[in-house]
Amino acid sequence: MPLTQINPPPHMLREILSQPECWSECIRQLENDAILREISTNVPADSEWLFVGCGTSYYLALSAAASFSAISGMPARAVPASEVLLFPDAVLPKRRPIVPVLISRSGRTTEVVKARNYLEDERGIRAIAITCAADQALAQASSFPIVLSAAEELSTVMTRSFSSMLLGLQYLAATLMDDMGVMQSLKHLPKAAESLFRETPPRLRDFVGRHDFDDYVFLGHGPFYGIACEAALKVMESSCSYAQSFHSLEFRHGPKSIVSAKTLVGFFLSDSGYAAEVDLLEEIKSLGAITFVVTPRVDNRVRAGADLLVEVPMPGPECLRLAGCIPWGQLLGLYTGLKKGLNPDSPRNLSQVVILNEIP
Ligand code: F1P
Repeated sequence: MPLTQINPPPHMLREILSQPECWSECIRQLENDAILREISTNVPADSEWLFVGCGTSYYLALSAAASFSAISGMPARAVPASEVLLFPDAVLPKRRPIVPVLISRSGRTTEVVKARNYLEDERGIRAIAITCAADQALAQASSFPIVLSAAEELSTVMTRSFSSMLLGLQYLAATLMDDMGVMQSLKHLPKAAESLFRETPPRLRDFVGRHDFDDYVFLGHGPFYGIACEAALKVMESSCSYAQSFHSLEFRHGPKSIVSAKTLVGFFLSDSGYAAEVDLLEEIKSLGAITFVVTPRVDNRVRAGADLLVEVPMPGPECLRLAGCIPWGQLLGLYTGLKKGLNPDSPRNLSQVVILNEIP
């Protein structure tokens, strides 16, 4: 059945398309939220920032850490919550203060809640949390909870919560630096994205309708690597398809052997790596892949190499493009799932929250 005749289930598509208004609501809240100023006055100088999450929230942590370093110049990295629990000595630096940022839409994920308990209660390290659930353990117990209730979702998988909490952490970085330019750019993003959200969904749906793929690859460098990982996860979760993600130029070092005419290779092009990434795009296209390109600008080489092209221009630091890039990976997963006769609102084997009885 053609995709245009399939009625999508109620939650995931609506939540993906609601992102611009959700971003506006979250930023309006952050502008008046005392918690950001409280964090600014309590963060030890020369701290290292450690972003912690699971699943989509770990990929959010990757993009947030890269954004934080880009906006504030402070050292930042991301780890899965399980690494904090299983390898604490490897994860926590010995010689400098650390600011943990625990990320969880539900605020209930066992690994994240236990990571907070360990960091704050056992190691005495005060933690920031960002979540969509004010009434759950993470927000209730953390020293500095940032709660974005407007980004709450009914869908099992995360979409607007990913981009909204990412914007929230970028806004926090701008607050720490008193960077009004970044704050203005973030405030402008919803308006700037309006035409994309009008024009891109039907193009993406038709693209998915016209192609069948055996596997999927998503590529990104710097802050776009977390976006590539999240796009791959959305395709896996929403369509039960096999998807991988790599730092773009790493794809040449072996994994490109999988490329065929039944492979979709998604490129999240950056400003910093643009020339090298476009060289790679041309090479992978010459191997016969079908390509999906999300780019800050379009030139003849990109236009020739892209089977589906989405231009996401954004003034200011390139990390501010991240939220405007991820919706197209989310929609790709949704439409692919619908085409396979699946219900993306009820993905196979998944639940909204992973609760573990015990972690040894
Ligand atoms: C984390 C997470 C999601 C995943 C699924 C299970 O949730 O792993 O990324 O898509 O919903 O939970 P959270 O800790 O951000 O609530």
